[in-house]
Amino acid sequence: MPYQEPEYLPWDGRRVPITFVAGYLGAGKTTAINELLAVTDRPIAVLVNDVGEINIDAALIARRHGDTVELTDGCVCCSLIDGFGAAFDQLRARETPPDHVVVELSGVADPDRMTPWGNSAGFMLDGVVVVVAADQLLDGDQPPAVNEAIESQVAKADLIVLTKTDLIGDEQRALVDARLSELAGDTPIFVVGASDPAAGRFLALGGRRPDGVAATATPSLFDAHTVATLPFGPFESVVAADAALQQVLDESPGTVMRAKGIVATDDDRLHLVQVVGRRREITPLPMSEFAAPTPLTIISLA
Ligand SMILES: Nc1nc2c(ncn2[C@@H]2O[C@H](COP(=O)(O)OP(=O)(O)OP(=O)(O)O)[C@@H](O)[C@H]2O)c(=O)[nH]1
Ligand SMILES: [Mg+2]
Ligand SMILES: [Zn+2]
Repeated sequence: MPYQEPEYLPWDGRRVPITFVAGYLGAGKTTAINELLAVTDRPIAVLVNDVGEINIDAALIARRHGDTVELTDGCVCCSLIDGFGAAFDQLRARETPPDHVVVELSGVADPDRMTPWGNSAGFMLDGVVVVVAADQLLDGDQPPAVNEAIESQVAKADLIVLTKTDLIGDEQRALVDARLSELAGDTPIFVVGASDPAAGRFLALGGRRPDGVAATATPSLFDAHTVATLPFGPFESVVAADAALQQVLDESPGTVMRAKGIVATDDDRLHLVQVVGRRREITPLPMSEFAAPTPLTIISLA
């Protein structure tokens, strides 16, 4: 049965602001949300949509924050609508509402498809934050569908969070700024990692732009991506894990845009595997005593 909106208003009619965090695969959405949670003690509920069977992000956020709802194996805007409705029902069933809801959308989600949820009983849309990786916006070596997806997301932002500026030089940065101003000239840009603390501007969007995006459906980007879940590890060492990762990536059909997982080594340590485009890293998993190894999720474009 399709999701049915409740007819009652929870919390005596009070509406909780909701922020959607969009941005292409690996742009830095979870990192930005964690930065935000690290500097606030307000009760914020986080909904995490991770494509693939395993929700790695929910583990990464829950580590420092108790109030996370996972939405896994599909994209909320394409195939997980009912799951998203159920998550909202779960929030509405709480006696005390959270102060704010932050929804990390899947990397392929179209924010336009989600903004109507801002009218759902008990909630109000605060805004759409689009996370953009500075090293990816102008990358001409990736499938053009990726550039198109990023540009389409940027056009729908109420606020842009620019990440990974540390990975590009000043010249490239100037080109990125120019492109962003072409794509979304009047949208405020917040650079993560600058001396400014992330919290305030991220959430205090205060209402949508009056000329905000129209609720027009666009073709599904989700369908263009294939998701694979592979067993991975344990390995003798990080070096061995990295070699195996290289092999998995080489053998994956299509262009691998994103891979992640938690892998074990023989010394009983856990490591976070992060692949974004051509960059890959395996780093010690902080607070790994609360986590378990996972298979590797690999998202590719044909
Ligand atoms: N150099 C650099 N790396 C970053 C920055 N922000 C995020 N990363 C790295 O980029 C990788 C992906 O970050 P995530 O925060 O997981 O990205 P995401 O958008 O949540 O990814 P998905 O949910 O899988 O789409 C991780 O290895 C991060 O450490 C940044 O500003 N600079
Ligand atoms: Mg994430
Ligand atoms: Zn979708």
